[in-house]
Amino acid sequence: MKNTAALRRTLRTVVALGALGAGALVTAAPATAANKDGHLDYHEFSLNFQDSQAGSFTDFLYDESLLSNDRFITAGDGRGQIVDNNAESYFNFDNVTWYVYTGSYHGGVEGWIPAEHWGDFSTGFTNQVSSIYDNDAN
Ligand SMILES: [Ca+2]
Ligand SMILES: [Ca+2]
Ligand SMILES: [Ca+2]
Repeated sequence: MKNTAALRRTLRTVVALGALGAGALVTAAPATAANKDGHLDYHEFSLNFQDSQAGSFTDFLYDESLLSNDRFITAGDGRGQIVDNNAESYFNFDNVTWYVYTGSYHGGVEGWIPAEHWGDFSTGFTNQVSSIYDNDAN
């Protein structure tokens, strides 16, 4: 079971890398990023239910001061669950730094994700992020 889960994560990571390439091509054409449409467009930031960009995710084009009224929307584990305090990984598909906070309205502890980076939230942030901003909110 464990090996199967690890393989599944690996495959999904490859898919995420593929998405990065596809997105870069898309930017050559007029951008049509749409907030929370289930597709991670360029300039958006995703929060994923599981680590390694796995499970259901939601794509954010704009700041979210409250993640308690957002749900994971794409197909996959965690779909329909509240995003607040529930994301284990992220994908910053933007050309600017995104900031994450453990509290709503940029409260709590601040973390930041450099442009075009993805990964798992570290201890202290995993399943604890409650608001996100594409600029330092402080
Ligand atoms: Ca989108
Ligand atoms: Ca919200
Ligand atoms: Ca929190």
